[in-house]
Amino acid sequence: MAMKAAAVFVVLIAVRAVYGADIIVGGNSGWSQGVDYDTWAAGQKFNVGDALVFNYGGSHSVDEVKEADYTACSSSSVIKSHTGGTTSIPLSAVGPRYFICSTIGHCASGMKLQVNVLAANSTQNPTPTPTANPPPTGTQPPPSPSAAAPSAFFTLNHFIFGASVATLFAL
Ligand SMILES: [Cu+2]
Repeated sequence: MAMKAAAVFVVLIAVRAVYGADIIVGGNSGWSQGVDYDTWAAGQKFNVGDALVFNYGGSHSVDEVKEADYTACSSSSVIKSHTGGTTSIPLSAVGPRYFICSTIGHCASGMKLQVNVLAANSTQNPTPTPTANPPPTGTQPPPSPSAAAPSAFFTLNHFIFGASVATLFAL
């Protein structure tokens, strides 16, 4: 039972590795004013399969925009706008993503985030080591005939010895 639970646990970890991590934007500061998101993002790795989680107050929003609108802090042609206090954005493709807060003045004061999404992180996925696998039982060599040889040889020696002794007595 314990082995089964352990196996399930390993599978869950493997699934976790495949599907990536939830990255809390801004860490404990969340999505708010007064955070340098360039500095924060520089300390993070964004991989396909991860998700950005924005935690924010009611005066903010998460608007995904194109690069030009990110640069200009323009919410005139938003790709998608999110509100509600918690927004999870799956990072499903390689490439840059741009987010701004649409509240007037917030983006201009630094409430803007760009991330560069890299390919799925392969270094975090444990690679099975071929040598760690036990050899399949089918390849076990059959019992060696040489194991029986010593006793047969011993018996033959006895036979020869016995025959020799018998020959000696016969003389
Ligand atoms: Cu805001």
